[in-house]
Amino acid sequence: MNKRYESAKKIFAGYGVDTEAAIEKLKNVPVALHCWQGDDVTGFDHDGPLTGGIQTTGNYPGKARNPKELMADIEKVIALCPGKIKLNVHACYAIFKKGEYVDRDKIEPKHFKKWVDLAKKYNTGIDFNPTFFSHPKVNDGLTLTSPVEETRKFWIEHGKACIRIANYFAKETGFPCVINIWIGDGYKDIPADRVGPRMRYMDSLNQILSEPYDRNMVKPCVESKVFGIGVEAYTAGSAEFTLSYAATHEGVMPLMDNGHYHPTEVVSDKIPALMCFYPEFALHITRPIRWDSDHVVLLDDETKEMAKEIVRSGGLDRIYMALDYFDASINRIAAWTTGFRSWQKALLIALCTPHKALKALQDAGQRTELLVRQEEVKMLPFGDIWNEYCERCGVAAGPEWFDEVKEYEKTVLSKRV
Ligand code: RNT
Ligand code: ZN
Repeated sequence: MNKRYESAKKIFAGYGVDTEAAIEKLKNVPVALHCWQGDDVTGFDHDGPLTGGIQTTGNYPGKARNPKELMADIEKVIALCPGKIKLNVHACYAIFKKGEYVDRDKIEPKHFKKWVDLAKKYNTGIDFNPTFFSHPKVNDGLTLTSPVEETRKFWIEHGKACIRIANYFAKETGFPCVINIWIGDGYKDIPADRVGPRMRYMDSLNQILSEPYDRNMVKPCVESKVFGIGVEAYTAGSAEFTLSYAATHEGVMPLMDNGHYHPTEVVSDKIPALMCFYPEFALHITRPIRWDSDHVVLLDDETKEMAKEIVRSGGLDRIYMALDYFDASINRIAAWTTGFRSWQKALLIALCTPHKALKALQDAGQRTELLVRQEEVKMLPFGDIWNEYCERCGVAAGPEWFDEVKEYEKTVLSKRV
């Protein structure tokens, strides 16, 4: 019996918090791990640069160069993280046998069989993302909003192909597949027409989603964005556009990425707003510094605040959570692991916070006491619960996991030259 845990458990019980229930709950909450941290969002279907208003910076050695390496790296991360990891794959991570290459409008489930095998090995599901960037058919930065019908058609066909693959993922794994549509379409400078591209985007989405799929198991969502590099003046898929699209199209969810808003807006406050209207929605959890920089997720204030909102609004069973960041300047396994563990910590803290008592103070108008109590709660021994949680999940609670990363870097990553 772990003495520190037992004593912490009593302290939390005094606040009306059941740490056993918190640990058991967190063990089974799926969080999607993005495959694209491992190779700087490159994928396997092209050699060109990353485009579409997003960027990775850094050239830390050891980046995964092929499916085998990327999957080995993901397995390493899984071994170092507590909790329930779901895979999250982009369409550009299609795996082609020699001579089997097809363009993105023609990809098929068979090109993703190895991802299914990996998911099955861990008894987990796969989320999916069509890739509307880093491709020669992105025409002047436009895909689903392009005024060139041939271009738009190509990307609609890509979207439909991805729906079929999402359906395959759900069917094969037995877990729902969230399929997230994000396009970087927009304009660098003041557009002469802001409605046209959005009407074309709406029509493209309608066409993509007319592809048949299992509505209980495939969960389409649309991700908004305020701006990107090179598209500073106008983004077709803005917050208002995607929220309205989801609100008016049955079965479509909005996806909020916390790097995609003006710097003083917080997703922690948007989560409870959406809870009032959407039965289900999705999140990309990232860490923006000054812009959508996609730094590694840390246990910082806004991360904790988002987790709190999810937990106390009853969102754990209604919100699909995915990590989305890519730092190429540090060891990528450590980047992945740090972000996943940080989000686990944030969720665990949220699950062990005495929300009921605090809410009662708010509703009773006891604002002074609420302020005082909220500050006191911050010093509760969350670390002891975390240690116990990690132990029960069979992973290191402290920084020892990094020794394994260093060893892996020495024996595996450093050989990738
Ligand atoms: C880009 C969006 C999008 C991508 C991934 C790779 O700003 O956040 O989700 O990060 O699709
Ligand atoms: Zn995102």
